Amino acid sequence: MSITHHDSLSNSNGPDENAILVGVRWGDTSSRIMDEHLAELRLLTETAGGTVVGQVIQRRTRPDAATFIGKGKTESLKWQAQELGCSLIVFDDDLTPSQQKNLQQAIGDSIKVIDRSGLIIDIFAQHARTREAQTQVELAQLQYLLPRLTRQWTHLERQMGGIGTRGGPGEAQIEVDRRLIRTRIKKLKDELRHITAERTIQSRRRKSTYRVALVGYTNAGKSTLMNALTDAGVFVEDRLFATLDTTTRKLTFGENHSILLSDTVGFIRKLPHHLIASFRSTLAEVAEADLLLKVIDATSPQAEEHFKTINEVLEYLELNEKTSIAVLNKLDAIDDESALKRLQRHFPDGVVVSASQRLRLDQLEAAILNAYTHDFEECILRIPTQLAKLISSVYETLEVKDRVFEGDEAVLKVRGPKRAIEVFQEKILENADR
Ligand SMILES: Nc1nc2c(ncn2[C@@H]2O[C@H](COP(=O)(O)OP(=O)(O)OP(=O)(O)O)[C@@H](O)[C@H]2O)c(=O)[nH]1
Ligand SMILES: [Mg+2]
Repeated sequence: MSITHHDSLSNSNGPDENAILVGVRWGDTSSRIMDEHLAELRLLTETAGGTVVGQVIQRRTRPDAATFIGKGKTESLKWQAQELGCSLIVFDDDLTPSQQKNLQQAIGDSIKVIDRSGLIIDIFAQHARTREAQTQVELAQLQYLLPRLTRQWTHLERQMGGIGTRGGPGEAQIEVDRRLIRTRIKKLKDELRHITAERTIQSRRRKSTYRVALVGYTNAGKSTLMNALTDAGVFVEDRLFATLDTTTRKLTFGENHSILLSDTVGFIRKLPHHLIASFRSTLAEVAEADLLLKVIDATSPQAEEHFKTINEVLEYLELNEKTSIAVLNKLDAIDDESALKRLQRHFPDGVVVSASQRLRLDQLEAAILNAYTHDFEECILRIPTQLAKLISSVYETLEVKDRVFEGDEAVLKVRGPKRAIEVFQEKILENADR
C-alpha cells in the first residue's frame, strides 16, 4: 500500500470544493470566541484548497451521541449544503467515527463530511516534502482512518477524492482490510524508529552545544525569526503549516558563544493527537532543547489562547517543564497600543520583536545569552597531564578559573556550559578506563 504525495499545492487542489463550516457553541462559549474559531477553520479549509460558502453555528449543551448536532439540524444542514452547491461539510469539533458515519449516511454520498482533525491531517499530507514528514503524516492518516474504514467511507472516497481523503489509501486499496493497514502502521513505526536512531547519533555529536528551539502557533513567524537570527533560508509563507520539518543552525554571538537554534512544525488548537504522536521524531529537537522560544503572533486577538495551546501541546509531549522565553512577534504590525500593553502585562518577561523587520532582535539575543549563561556551572576537573590535548581543549571551551598540579594530574577549576562540562567529564572517565 502506498500513499500519493503531491508535488505542489496547485495541482493537488483539483477542482474547487465549496464548503460549509459547522461550529457548535457549547454552554458558555462567547460568540466572539466562536467567530474566531470559525475564522481559523475557514483559513484551514482554504489552506486545504476549499472555498467556504457558508457557516452554521448551533448552540448545544452536549453533543448528540449519534449525529453530534442532532437529527433535525442534520436535515437542515443537508438542505443548506445542497442549496449552496457544496461538496464538503467541515465540523470544527472532532466527530467520533460513528458520528461521522451517521452524518455521512444522513447527508448522502454527494457531500463529504469531515472534521477538524481530518482537515488538518489533509493539510499536512499536502505540505509534507521530506521522507520523514511523509512517513509521519502517513502514519497519522492511517491511524485516523482505521476506525473509520467502513464500506460507506471507502465508497465515498472512490467517488470523490479531494479534501479529507487526499493522500489516504487510493482506489487500489479500497478492498484492503484492516489487517493490511495495521501491518503498514507497524512498518511506518519501524521506519520512524530508524529515523529517530539516526538522529540520536547526530545529536550525540552535538551534545556539548546549548540548544534552543522555536515553538509556537502556526504562522506566528518562527521560520522568519529563524532566518533573521541565522540566515538559514527556511521557507516562509503566509499560510498555515508552511514548515513540517526541523532545521537546525548554529548561532554565534557574544564572546565566541555559540548555540544551536532549531525551527520546527507549528502547533494549532486541537491538534490531532495522532499527528503530535507521529511527529515525535521531528519534534526531537524540542525534546532535547535547553531553552524554548515560545513565539507568539502579538497581532492576533487570540494571542493568549495560542500561548495556552503551545503549553498544552508541550504538556502532551511532557516537555512543559523546560525553561522558556515568550517572544511577542510582529511588533511592526501592531496598531493597537493598548492591546500590546495588555499582552506585556500578561507576559511580563516576554521579549517584543519584529522578525520580518528585524526589530529588537538584540534584546532577544541578550535574553537567550542570559538563559545560556544562567545554565553555566562551576566545577573541578582532574585530568592526567599526559592528556595534553584534552587539557588544551578545556582551555578553548571553558573558562579556567584556577589551576594546580597534584602528582601527574592537572586540577582545573572551570566554569562554563553544563553540557560542555558533562562532555569533558565523560572523556576523562573514558580515558581512566583505558
Ligand atoms: N508584519 C509581520 N509579519 C511577520 C513577522 N514575522 C513573520 N511575519 C509573517 O507571518 C507569516 C508567517 O511567517 P512564518 O515565519 O512562515 O511563520 P511560522 O511560524 O514559521 O509558520 P508555520 O511554519 O506555518 O507554522 C509570513 O507571512 C511572514 O512574512 C513580523 O515580524 N511582522
Ligand atoms: Mg515555519
